[in-house]
Amino acid sequence: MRKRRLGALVAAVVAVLSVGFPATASASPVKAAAESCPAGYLCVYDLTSFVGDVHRVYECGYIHNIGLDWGSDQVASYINNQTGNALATFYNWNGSEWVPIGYSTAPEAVPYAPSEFYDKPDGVDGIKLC
Ligand SMILES: [Ca+2]
Repeated sequence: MRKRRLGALVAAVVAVLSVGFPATASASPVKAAAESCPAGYLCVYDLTSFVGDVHRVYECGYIHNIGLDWGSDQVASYINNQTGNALATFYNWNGSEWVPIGYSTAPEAVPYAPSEFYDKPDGVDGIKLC
């Protein structure tokens, strides 16, 4: 009984994933997304599961103002493809200072960013690498 339920659940999940990711002749969406985020970069996407508009940051040591360069409060998924377990820090700009709201240690691919990262004013506006 339990096994049968698990089988049904797996089938349902597979069905949902199949609907979510239309099959194409090319590589899987996750692989395609990973290829779109070169080694050493952190890539953020305005939709979950590494699709939508992408922005890539590379340089270490300062806060990239992605609010100016790309958009505020819209990091719905991200791939941290930095090397050497490098840390990335996600910031919100609260009107007077940068406030850290999340971290990522490379390598990491997060198809569903924390809900505080997007669709609200306190979402991500800046990213610092390394
Ligand atoms: Ca913000």
